[in-house]
Amino acid sequence: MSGPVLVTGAAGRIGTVLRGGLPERGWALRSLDVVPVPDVRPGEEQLVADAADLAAMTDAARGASAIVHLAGISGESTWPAIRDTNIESTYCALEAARLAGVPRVVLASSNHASGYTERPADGALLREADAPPRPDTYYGVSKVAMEALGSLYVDRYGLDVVCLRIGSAFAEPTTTRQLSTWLSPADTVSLVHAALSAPAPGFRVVWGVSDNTRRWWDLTAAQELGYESVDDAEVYAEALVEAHGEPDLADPVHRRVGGEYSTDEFDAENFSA
Ligand code: 15L
Repeated sequence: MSGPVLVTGAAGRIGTVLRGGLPERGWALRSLDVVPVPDVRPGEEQLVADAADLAAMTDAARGASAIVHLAGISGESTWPAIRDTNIESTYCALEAARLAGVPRVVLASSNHASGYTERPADGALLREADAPPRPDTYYGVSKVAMEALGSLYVDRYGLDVVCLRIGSAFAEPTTTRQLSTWLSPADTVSLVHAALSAPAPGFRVVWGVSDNTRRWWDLTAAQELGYESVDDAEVYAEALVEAHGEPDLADPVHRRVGGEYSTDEFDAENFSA
């Protein structure tokens, strides 16, 4: 595929992981953020722009082969902040793709789009199809809007849009919930590579999680795209369980997709812009 991949939010946590790993998989990158990305690599293009600025995004998208849209607030915040940053930038990413003729967009959705969904009582793995929109926060609402906008741009304009419902994408798991929900850095690269490479995916929504022993989100749909996980959070289990105790699966933190975000204590009123 010709043309670089435009990565928005490239200076952020996941952007930094992708900037490290995607070039090795053969992807040329055009990295966009509101701040300059540090340590620009040979061959990497850099743009300083706001992903919620449609004109800037359309210029940035010209000649790109795909857009990986990561920009936005990465957790709960106030409604105006979530609306103006997350929802607006998702619209701009998709509309810029349409205007610039970029055929594929990979969207960083989140488990919090379906955060109130419960762990299946029969112990089965939870498929995306059984986890419809059920946001746990305004942040989760912005991810539902992201998936809805993606669906619209597939049906109306014929784009390919892959929504990654990312779990806990950190260097390593730091809570016992993350023994289930961790997405390792290597697996983050593998998942985005698969979303960029899968032939004609149309519209897809897939969990983004490593093949963790304690995982309860089904990986079949992601694997159908070509995702191959190489990591398992279980190597961190002994230390985390010793520090925090065995997870109580009746606790909402472990029983619901969104974990802490779905608890009564976790309320938007506690967040400032
Ligand atoms: C997310 O979507 C957030 O970006 C991240 O900060 C974590 O809260 C993560 O989900 C998670 O559920 O662990």
